[in-house]
Amino acid sequence: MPVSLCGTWDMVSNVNLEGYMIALGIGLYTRKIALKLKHRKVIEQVGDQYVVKTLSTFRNYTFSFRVNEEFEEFTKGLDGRHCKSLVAWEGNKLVCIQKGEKKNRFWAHWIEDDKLHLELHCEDQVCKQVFKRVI
Ligand code: 1AG
Repeated sequence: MPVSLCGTWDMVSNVNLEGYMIALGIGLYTRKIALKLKHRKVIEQVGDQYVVKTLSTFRNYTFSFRVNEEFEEFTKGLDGRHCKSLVAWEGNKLVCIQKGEKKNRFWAHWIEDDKLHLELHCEDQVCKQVFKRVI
């Protein structure tokens, strides 16, 4: 069983969010604001349902899913697209394939050195974020 991702996590590094946002078609003004944010990630599990909250002073993004069960994702407040998303464990990584308009769109979460890692992929861009545990 992979180690639990659940908890409250604060961002400590954020590499190439700019490239990821450009790939998603986010406008200049929003990108400038988004780049200054420190995200907090709150991951909760209730039964077999996960709830993932990305919180910031500018916008929040919350979604929920069951592992191995496709769901309709609407990236409200992000790029505002609809995806057919599927989250599955690949070894120790929780991977979400986001099928939709954008090619090669997916993210992966895993724990390494007591930190929560996140890679966000879109087209040829990869944003790498690391979070430290708060709670
Ligand atoms: C995601 O993570 C993205 C979570 O699906 C947010 C991370 C970066 C921002 C992504 C795209 C930028 C689009 C618009 C910028 C506008 C606002 C930025 C607000 C950021 C806080 C919500 C997968 C993940 C798994 O949820 O943890």
